[in-house]
Amino acid sequence: MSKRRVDENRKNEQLEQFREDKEHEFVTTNQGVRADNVDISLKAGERGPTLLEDFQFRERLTHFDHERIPERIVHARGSGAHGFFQVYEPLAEYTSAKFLQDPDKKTPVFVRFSTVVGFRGSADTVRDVRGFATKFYTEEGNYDLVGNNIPVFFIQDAMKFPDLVHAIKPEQDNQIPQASAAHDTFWDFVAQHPENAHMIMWVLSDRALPRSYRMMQGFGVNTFRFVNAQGKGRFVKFHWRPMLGIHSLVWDETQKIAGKDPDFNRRDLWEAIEMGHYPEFEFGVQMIEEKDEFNFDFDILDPTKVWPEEDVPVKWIGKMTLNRNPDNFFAETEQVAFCPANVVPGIDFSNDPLLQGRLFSYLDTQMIRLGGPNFHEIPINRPLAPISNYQREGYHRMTINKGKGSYFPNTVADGLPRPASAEEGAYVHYTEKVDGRKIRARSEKFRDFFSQAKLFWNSMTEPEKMHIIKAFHFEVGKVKDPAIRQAVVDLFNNVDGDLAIEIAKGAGADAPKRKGGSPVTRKSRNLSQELSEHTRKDSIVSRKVAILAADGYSHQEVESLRKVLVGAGAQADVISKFRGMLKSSDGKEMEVDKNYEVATSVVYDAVYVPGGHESVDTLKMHGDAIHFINEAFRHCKPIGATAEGVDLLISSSIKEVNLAKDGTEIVSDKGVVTVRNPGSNGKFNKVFIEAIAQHRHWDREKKMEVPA
Ligand code: HDD
Repeated sequence: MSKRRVDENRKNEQLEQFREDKEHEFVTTNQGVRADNVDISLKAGERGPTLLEDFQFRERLTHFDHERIPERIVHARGSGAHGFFQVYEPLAEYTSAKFLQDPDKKTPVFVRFSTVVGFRGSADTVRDVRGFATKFYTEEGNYDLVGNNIPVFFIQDAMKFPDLVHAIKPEQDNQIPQASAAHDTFWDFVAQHPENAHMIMWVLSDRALPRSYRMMQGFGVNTFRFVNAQGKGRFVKFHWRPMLGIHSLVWDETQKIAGKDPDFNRRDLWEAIEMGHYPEFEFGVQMIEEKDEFNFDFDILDPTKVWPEEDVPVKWIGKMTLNRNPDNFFAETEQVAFCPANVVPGIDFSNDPLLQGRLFSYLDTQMIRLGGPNFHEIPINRPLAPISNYQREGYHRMTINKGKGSYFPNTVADGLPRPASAEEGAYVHYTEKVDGRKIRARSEKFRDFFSQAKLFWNSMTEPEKMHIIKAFHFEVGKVKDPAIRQAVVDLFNNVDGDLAIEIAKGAGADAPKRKGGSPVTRKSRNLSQELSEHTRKDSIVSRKVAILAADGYSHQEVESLRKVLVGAGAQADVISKFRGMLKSSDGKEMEVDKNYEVATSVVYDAVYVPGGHESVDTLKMHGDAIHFINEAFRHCKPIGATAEGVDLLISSSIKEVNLAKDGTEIVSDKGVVTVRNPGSNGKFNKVFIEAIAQHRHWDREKKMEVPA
């Protein structure tokens, strides 16, 4: 086995020691005693009471009664995957972290993606920030990058975190609503904390509705430090960008998916890995030299601010590939414990007051969630680097420390283990000079709450702006107290006067008395998901295409498209009224993958209707087929139709879109691609695939409202 493979597989090999998949012949108790029965409890007579001495029964029930552990107070709902990370080039100039030096080395990782607000059983597609937490099992110990898919945060100081979470979680009297910020207590909090204006803009944008965990960015959010072997430090912010580009769902769609397939993002991640479409993310850093700390119009320690990429470019330093699903959700995804304080030599903290609080909170929360101080011994949390110290005992201790050396310094164990020097690989904190009075205060620059909220707003495309306004209408529209709605309008009047007027219209509040707004006119390209250079629109890998058909469909058209879709890495499902086989116009057969009851447009990325008189005439009679088209259109998805298939589009509510009339001309209008005489289909397939790669066609939204 090559050295490389050993690196990549080391975590897997470690986990292997704990896996249990042998075929045992007999059921036993937890004491290894063979059980004679797992169906019937021990009773005093056939109709008598159950006996206390039935230890088999008691053990089964007791274990079952204790199966649950507390869910995470935030980020309760999540999905994990294993993989590896590889750096592109040695980074010794910036950091001494060993896993960032050797491009041949593959460092094992475990990643957990999550929503923040919902309970463990809540739906995946709610409007929310997504967690993006990565554990690197490096040779120097575990390094955790506990980030989100949004680069800023709601608050500037960790002291406020409990208030934020209480306000956004279901209200305390009735536990309503689940997994939603659209309620009075949250917007009351928002209106009283101008520092969250910037974050709210992001949360109401399409970023909060990712199409897939594989198609969203990740950010370390807080400012950290890189420190090189010479002890030189630089401020850094961490970034992930998905190789599939950044793509979102639309709001109406997310709500429907929450009912039709609440596991949408979890399923997507799992299936992509099972199919070999391994999610990949590039890792990047923005760096600021210490001498430049005060050269920005924002405070670089403020977690409500981005470092605009035009000013501080991202250096892309490596790539992560997720290539293995967990074996057991509870053992791995549920029990994995992240902590921003898990760092390795070469990576250090800044004085960002949010980060400083986080450094405390995560270890503390694991104590209650995982039941004591030994959670680092749970297989998924174990580092690959050896552990040796003087910590002893506590709940669920696995390690059997031999001998008498449980203290330092000692002579009974030759004084070992002993502290290491920096040269020997010890973590030595960065010797930052700190000098100040003990005060409860923030730096003055932290008070600029609105400039970057305006920067974000300026950077949006028209469709993105419209989505944000509509999100305000939903979120604030749900607030019962008119005073809170008004306070929100007045707060956002500080960002942009026109935005505030729009919010007021939909949310049932008065327009601001005096139109206000931040004077910032600047834009920053990569803040926009649509314009960002990190959004790729050249691939349809792992996209799902629905093919609507009935008996009499054109086999040649379906097969020709299916072949190129699958060849390009997409997945195609044939959908019809019933499952079973369909007969084509020329007597061939095709299997139906899903019926209308199971399949719905919202879980597909695109729809195609092949020709065939009889098939299309049947589909015209199917309300579900017409609805499929209308809904896909409403959600701005690519729609393709060939030959008589175009007639189904004419029968739907799609208006004001040019459709092919006759001949071989391919008409592509706002993502609707049609041709009457497809010939061999080759050209149509190409244009349709390009439309799918565009993801969504927002130009439809302007005028056309389709009921669906
Ligand atoms: Fe946090 C979990 C990300 C601020 C306290 N946080 C948690 C997770 C992620 C983040 C991704 C889930 C990890 C997993 O999958 O298990 N949190 C962030 C980011 C923040 C942030 C990017 C802002 C920069 N968090 C934050 C603050 C505090 C916490 C200010 C408290 C002072 N976060 C926690 C926690 C959690 C947590 C209570 C709950 C479960 C857990 O830690 O393991 O400690």
